[in-house]
Amino acid sequence: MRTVEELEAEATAEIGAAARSAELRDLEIKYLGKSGLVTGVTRLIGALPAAEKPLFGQKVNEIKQRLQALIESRERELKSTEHASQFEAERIDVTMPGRLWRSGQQHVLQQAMNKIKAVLSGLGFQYHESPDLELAKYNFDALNYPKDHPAMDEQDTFWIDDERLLRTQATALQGRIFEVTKPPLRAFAIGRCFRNEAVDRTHSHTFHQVDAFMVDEGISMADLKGTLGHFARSMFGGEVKVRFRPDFFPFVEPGVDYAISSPKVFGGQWLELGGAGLIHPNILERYDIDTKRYSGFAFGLGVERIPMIAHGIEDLRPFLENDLRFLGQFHG
Ligand code: FA5
Repeated sequence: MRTVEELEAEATAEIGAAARSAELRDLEIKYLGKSGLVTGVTRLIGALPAAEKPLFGQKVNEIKQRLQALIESRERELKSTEHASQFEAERIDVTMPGRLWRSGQQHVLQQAMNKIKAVLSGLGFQYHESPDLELAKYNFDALNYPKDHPAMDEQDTFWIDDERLLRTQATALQGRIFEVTKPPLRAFAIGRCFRNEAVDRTHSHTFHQVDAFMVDEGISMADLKGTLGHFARSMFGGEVKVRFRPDFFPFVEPGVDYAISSPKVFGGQWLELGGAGLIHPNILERYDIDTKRYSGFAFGLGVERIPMIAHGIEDLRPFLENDLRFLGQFHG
């Protein structure tokens, strides 16, 4: 069996050799803990003759104190080098460039709607919010659709009940305006429209339309063409021409679909934008507007058409899918 002196020498050597402060914890337990080696020696006191007990006890206590002090001083040494290496490991290079934040941007359709708003407001048209959940009265009846007219089939939609539906066209604003405003007037709405349609590259159940109309004295197709020309030039820039072809909508007479062409867009191809025409006299009369004095034009188009043409996008479905790889490409 080792003597206490041997134990002390062994512990002193091990403490001196410890390379990390965590090892000192283990050594402290090994020698000085409750069932440690040095502690174990004190239990031998019982077997000593009474005269030797105090001296032996004192000796062991001194050894314990020396070892404890040794552990503490070694710990201070190790801690200071450990701190230094920790600082080294966690060193921050303040000269590194910062991480780039990805900032948000407006949706490409919102960008188009803002531009449309600016252009039409500049022409004196007043912007109006108009509800997505609309009365059939404004979406169809006020727009000169006879009851059960087949033209309504082209605009089948999501009915809430017999009177309310999700609007199929932004033209639904007309009746709301004519009820409360008398000519001369210029108004427009931009918003979501809904149709019960199979989704493909150019059709969606949910899309956006802008619809503008003007009623004043002596309004003719020439005013419509001039306005659409200015509108198209402002949206797409360059030399834009406007083409009308006859089309039918119950709320205009004559009715046309219109296309634009610009040497700067798709090599001058004709690109269809929407429908237009002179407001049907039936509508004006229904709202007590004197048709001998006043006439008006209206036009509507799909907002999706604008970025599709401007950016050469051939499929409108990604507009409604929140894929930032697609949307992040369009910066106003
Ligand atoms: C109309 O909705 C008429 N209200 C336009 C109008 C206004 C005519 C004023 C006369 C006077 P149309 O159903 O053709 O017309 O739709 C107009 C445009 O909306 C289309 O050219 C197209 O760009 C867009 N559009 C229509 N249905 C969809 C759809 N399902 N998905 C995406 N865009 C659509």
